[in-house]
Amino acid sequence: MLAPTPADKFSFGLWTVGWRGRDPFGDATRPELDAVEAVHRLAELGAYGLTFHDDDLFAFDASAAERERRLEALRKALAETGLTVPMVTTNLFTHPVFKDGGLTSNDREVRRFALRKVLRNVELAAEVGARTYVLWGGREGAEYDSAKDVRAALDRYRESLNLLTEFVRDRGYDLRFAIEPKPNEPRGDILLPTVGHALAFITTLEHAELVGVNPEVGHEQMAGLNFAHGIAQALWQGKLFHIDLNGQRGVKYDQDLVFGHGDLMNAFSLVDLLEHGGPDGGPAYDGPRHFDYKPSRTEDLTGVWDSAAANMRTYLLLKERARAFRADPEVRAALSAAGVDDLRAPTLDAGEGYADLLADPRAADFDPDRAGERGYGFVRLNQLALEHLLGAR
Ligand code: ASC
Ligand code: MN
Ligand code: MN
Ligand code: MN
Repeated sequence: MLAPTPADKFSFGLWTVGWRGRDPFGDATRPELDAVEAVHRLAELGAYGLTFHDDDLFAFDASAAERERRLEALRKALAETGLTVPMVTTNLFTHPVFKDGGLTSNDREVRRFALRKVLRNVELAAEVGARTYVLWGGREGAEYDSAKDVRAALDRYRESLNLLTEFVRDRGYDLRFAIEPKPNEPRGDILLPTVGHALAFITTLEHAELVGVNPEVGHEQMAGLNFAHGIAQALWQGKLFHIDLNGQRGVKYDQDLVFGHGDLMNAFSLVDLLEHGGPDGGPAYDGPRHFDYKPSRTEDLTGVWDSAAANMRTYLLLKERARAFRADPEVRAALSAAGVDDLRAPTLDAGEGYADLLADPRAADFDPDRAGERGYGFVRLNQLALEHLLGAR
């Protein structure tokens, strides 16, 4: 049960296990990892998918022949292992040309170059059978308020998304886009900084049905937000197209720790939500459980694969704990006492309007002071969750 299988839909970015530990203060601590080796190791560990940025697979300036050579090696490894490529994304952040962003750079020629880079890679994504195309706009932003006309930048972002959805529709690709929010790093402030900003932006698009979100645990937590709440809203709006799982300890730089190695209680709620949906059941999430983490710089290659396995094992442990939590009759009673189920009752009766509400003959019976004395028992409920999480029940 704790051994991952392809049915669990665990996937990893090639840039995660392939991260060499280079950070702003220090050089790489590990050798380069070949994509073919990554595919074989991940398949052995029980993953089902590999994801990548174009530049993870071949160099930014690779020739057509080199590109094809790398792709052919990947295709062969995928065929040998049965691993799939559920998601593909573009690197619009490493090369200096993107220092002021890609799709929203102040330089129009850079924007045109960036769009061409995305379009070419969307073709590749469709060819390898990906169903989701992620857009992480790490360089789309600014350090200085006067340097970026945010409204114009959002116009250009929208123009780009409209072009991309037109492209997949014309080509007949079975591919949807997922915007990945992040509040800052590498830019001082990044556009579409949270799930909420992205969801609002998506409503302005020509083909909004083809665009959703790819929230990352640590990115929302860097903004001090409750990740599980953001995911609940994305599910509620039918917009959770993909998810990046990892760990983050508080409001600081992007740590990309192993899933669960940050806010464990929120990770528990998250897995419960993804697996079971709300307290009344659906809608749950059936897409890839994608890990976007970085094996810490202190680790050697053994540590890389240990950490990859740790992500999956932690997820499965939390899934088992969430199942036990849901099955516990004491938890059910505590949920009921807390009024969690009652929130699902509409506030108005069927057909009732504001006039009926205002004229409700029972209105005089409601005593706000008495209602204000109610204890909700939320702490007891949370303690039950914690005890299940700790394996104490
Ligand atoms: C992505 C993505 C991120 C970043 C980061 C690059 O595509 O989801 O969070 O790129 O992992 O290092
Ligand atoms: Mn991150
Ligand atoms: Mn991510
Ligand atoms: Mn990341």
